[in-house]
Amino acid sequence: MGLVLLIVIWLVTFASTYFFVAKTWWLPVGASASAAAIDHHFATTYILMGIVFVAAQVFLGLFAWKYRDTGSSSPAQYSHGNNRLEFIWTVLTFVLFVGLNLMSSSIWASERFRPAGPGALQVEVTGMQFAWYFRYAGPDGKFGATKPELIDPSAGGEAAIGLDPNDPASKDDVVTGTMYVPVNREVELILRAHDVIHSFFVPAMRFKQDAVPGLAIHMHFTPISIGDYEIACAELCGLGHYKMHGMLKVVSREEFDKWLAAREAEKQ
Ligand SMILES: [Cu+2]
Repeated sequence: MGLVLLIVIWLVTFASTYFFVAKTWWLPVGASASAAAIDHHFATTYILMGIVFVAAQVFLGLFAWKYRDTGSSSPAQYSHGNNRLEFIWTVLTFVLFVGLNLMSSSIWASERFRPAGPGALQVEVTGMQFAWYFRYAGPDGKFGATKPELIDPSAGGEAAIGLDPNDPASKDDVVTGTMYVPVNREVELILRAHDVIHSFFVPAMRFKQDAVPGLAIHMHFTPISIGDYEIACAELCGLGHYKMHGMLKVVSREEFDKWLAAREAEKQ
């Protein structure tokens, strides 16, 4: 029985480790300025934790086999444990946990605590059951007022976020269902939610942030490669959560200006 346990534990350990080493299911190629640093930290965490995981499971299998029932009639020995070993692995776990947090804090802060630069493109992202809306301030650079009583999610577009047509600043606001941004320009997101908590997740940008009703959460990232990237909702937000999907299109600067101008023209 001890040998069977050893074989099963080792098989499960090495089979699951294989999928991580072979990168069978992995992140898409990083397309934002911080992606390389995030991936580096991600890989470091995986390697360190992988070593701990494999070592612990290898010893678990070994001990299951070593201390198997050998049929001897001598009574079982109970040990109280080893205080020194327990102290060592608690301290090591603490150092690993706090150390990894400290190592990643500058990456975390760069997109969250440091404000976006003055040239950043502001996009307001609103999550609602079960769609994302993206608002651009237009030539005046100002977002028009929105009013809760005007919100009509079934109408979509500007009505879905409750844009007040009587506010002069809202005249040139553009609201879309697909997010367009120019490449190599910082994008400042203002994340809002209409009904419940949603989470704006763009795997290729290594970007994930909750959108919370009543809050305007500012974060920023810089896309560095042109392409189409999937947006998902990463917070279980209701029955239609699985289809709360959007597209982020990173285009050239000229193409972005043309696209925004066309949306402005449609409004007139
Ligand atoms: Cu959602």
